[in-house]
Order: sequence, then structure tokens, then C-alpha cells
Amino acid sequence: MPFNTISVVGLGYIGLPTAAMFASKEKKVIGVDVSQHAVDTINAGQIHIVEPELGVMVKKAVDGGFLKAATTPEPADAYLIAVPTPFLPITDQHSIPEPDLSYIKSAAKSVAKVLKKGDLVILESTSPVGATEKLSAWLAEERLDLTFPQTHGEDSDIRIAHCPERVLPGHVVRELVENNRVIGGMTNKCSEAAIEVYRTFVEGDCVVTNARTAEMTKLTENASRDMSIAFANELSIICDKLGINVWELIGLANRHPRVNILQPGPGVGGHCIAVDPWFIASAAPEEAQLITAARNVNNAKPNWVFEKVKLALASYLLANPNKSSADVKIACYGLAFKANIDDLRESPALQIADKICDLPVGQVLLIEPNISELPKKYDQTLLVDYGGNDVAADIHVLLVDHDEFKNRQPKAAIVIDTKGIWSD
Ligand code: SAJ
Repeated sequence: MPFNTISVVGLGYIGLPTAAMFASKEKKVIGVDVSQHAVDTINAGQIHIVEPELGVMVKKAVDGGFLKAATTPEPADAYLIAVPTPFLPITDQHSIPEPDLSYIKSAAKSVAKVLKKGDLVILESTSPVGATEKLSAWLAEERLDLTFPQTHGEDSDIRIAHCPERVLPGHVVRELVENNRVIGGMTNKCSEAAIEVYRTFVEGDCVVTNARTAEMTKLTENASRDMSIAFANELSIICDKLGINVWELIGLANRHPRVNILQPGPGVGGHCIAVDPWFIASAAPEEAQLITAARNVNNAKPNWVFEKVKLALASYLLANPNKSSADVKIACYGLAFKANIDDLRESPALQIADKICDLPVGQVLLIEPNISELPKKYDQTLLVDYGGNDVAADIHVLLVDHDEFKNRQPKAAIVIDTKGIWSD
């Protein structure tokens, strides 16, 4: 059946670019978000998130009448759910973070009101295994007049699939088109319908599997990356103890044809790689030994870096007995969760900078060329306008490898370089 009207529920970092992509192919797109601010911004042809090329696409889509946003769902032929799936806080009963599916549940309840026979519902949010079946069950609970795949298989009125997003922040517009898609329909007809929808703009392969395997595929991709980064982070700590330059070491080891070690850093941030492995660990805590260990290694890295800063402060004071800590100035380079973006969410760099701000030193300078203001809790005067000039400080801590910092190693001072761009 033709999918002429497409609704995207959740207009964040994934939903909005996806909605704009369908609109660019002249589909009628209804974007849905609970945030009135997001809805008003989009309907004014603007965007509320930072992503290259997205602003132009959204403006064109809205001006052309192909994209509109609303706070509640309206009838469509296909619904794509791209809402957050964070984890719940750790409790006495759960030492491993448990996934929070409440956003999916409330999206299901609101979409259910406008569903009609023949519609397709796709879950795009990164989800624990079984979430697509739960989504289908929540829809069925709301609509006793319609049939769903879990009870009626190929003959169901409504088609359900999980097609996880896999795009890299900062490259979303290109990757949405070029990346391969995993299509996990609850039945073959569900998969066929989902492929038809994605073929609107996807140029990569659309590879069919079942919903549970599709869920696990996405979690596996991010857990695999998390484990590779944990290996690099563990190596960096071992090398520090043994007096070996980890960057040189990894460069040498990677010359082996079958070795490809990732890069160490101040920790793993963002809302994907630092979250998704827990969805595997919480489903199989006894079995997910390596995955859990990798999470713990990466989570511990910011504190290890902070301890290095404290040691540097102590050695500076030892070497300068005429000074007290109130005379010391520390500069932190980078606050974002990775290079060349402005996103501070779950950022290990911000976590470290935050602790440095609490040290009893004279002054802390925060340098982040990609933002113009700090989160509200900070004194805004801590944010330094960098402009590539030398920064006067006693201890320099490189936390993010932004392009602006490359080839600009501070001279004649204590330098802690967590990304290896200043080390010789
Ligand atoms: N990092 C390192 N060393 C490295 C690579 C990354 O320390 O060698 C750190 C980064 O600095 C950052 C964190 O890891 O703090 C995550 O950054 P990332 O670039 O690895 O990944 P994300 O979170 O921006 O996007 C990931 C991608 N997943 C994979 O590459 C397997 C993306 O394709 C997914 O769509 C996205 O998660 C998601 O939405 O799940």
C-alpha cells in the first residue's frame, strides 16, 4: 500500500532529520512532539537542535508545505517512533541500570487513538530486546477493534517493525541516506511495508530480520564500540603506570593487519554508547561479564583523569613553594562529549571540568569553542573566548580533541592531554 502521509513521533536528534528527509521526497509529514517549544520552532521553519544541513532542510520542508509539527498525533499511513529510551536510576533491587520504556509507552497510547486498518508502526528508538513486542501489546490494549501481529500474524490489520536508527551525530543527514538499515518486522509483511517506507530516501541496503534480532543488533553495535574504547582506555592507564606513550603504542599495534584499536580519552559520553550496553547487561546480568566490565572501565576514566589533575596540582605546589593553591590557574580545553560538536549531554569532559571547578584553586578557565554559554549552574565568566590565542594558566587539561586545539600545545606549563593531540 502507498505510504503517502508519514508521522514521526519524537522530533529530536533522530526524529527531526528523519521527518525532514521524508518531506524532502515530497511525502506529507506530520511531526509530533510533546514540547510546544519544539513544535513552534519547527512550524516557524527553524530547528531546536544543532545538526549540520538540517536547518536548511527543515525550512524548505516547512515552506513547501510538506512538513508540519503538532503536539498530538494526526491520522497517517505510517508512524515512526523516535522517542528517548534512557535508563532508570540504580536502586537497591537493581545494581545494573534498567531501561525506561515510558516514552515509548506514552507514544503508543497517543498513536493508538488515530490508528486505522493497514497502518504501519515502526519503532526507531534504540530499545532492549522485546520492546517492539511490548509496543505492539500496548497498541492492542488501546485498540480492541484492530488486529495486531502477535495474535494475527501475517493477516494483522496493523503492521509493526523495529528499524533502529544508526546515524552518527554530526553526520546525520548523509548517514540517513547512505547507511544500511536493519528491518525487523514482526512478520514478513511488516518488514515489506517498512522497506517500502525507507526506500523513499535510503540508498543503503535494507536487510530483513525479526524484531528481536534487530533490537539486539543495534545494542550490539554500540556495546562493541564501548568495549573497544574500554580496551583503549584500560591500555592508557596501564601505559601511564609503565611509562609508555599509549598513542605511539596503539599506532604501532594498529600496523598489524588484523588489529584495529580505538582511541583512549577522558571517558565515554553521549546518550548512546554510554547507555545502550546496559540494556544487554540488564537483560542477562550473569552472562554479560565483558560488556559490564567495559562500561565500568569507561565510567571510571573521568575520575582517573581528575586524580591526575590533583596530582599535577600537588607537584606544581611542590615545585613552587612560594605559591599556594589560591595562586594556581587551571585551563580546561573542551566540554562537549566528543570532538567538533556542541553537545554536552553525558559528557565526561564536563564531568571532569565540574570537579576541577570545585578544587580550591585561584581560577578555572573553561574553553569550549562550540558553545556561547555554559549550563545554568555555572558562573558564565568561567567560559573563555578562545580564538586560538595562548591561554595563560599553570595547568592545562585537554579534554576534547576539537580541531581548534590541534597544533596549539601550550608551552612551558604542566599539560594533561587526555586525547593525545599534544603529546609528542
Ligand atoms: N570515543 C572514544 N574513543 C574513540 C571513539 C569514541 O573515546 O576511539 C568516545 C567519544 O569521545 C564519545 C563516545 O566515545 O565520548 C561516543 O562517541 P562515538 O562517536 O563513538 O559515538 P556516538 O555516541 O556519537 O554515536 C554512536 C554511533 N554508534 C557506533 O558507531 C557503533 C552511531 O552510529 C549510533 O547511531 C549512535 O551511537 C546511536 O544513536 O546509537
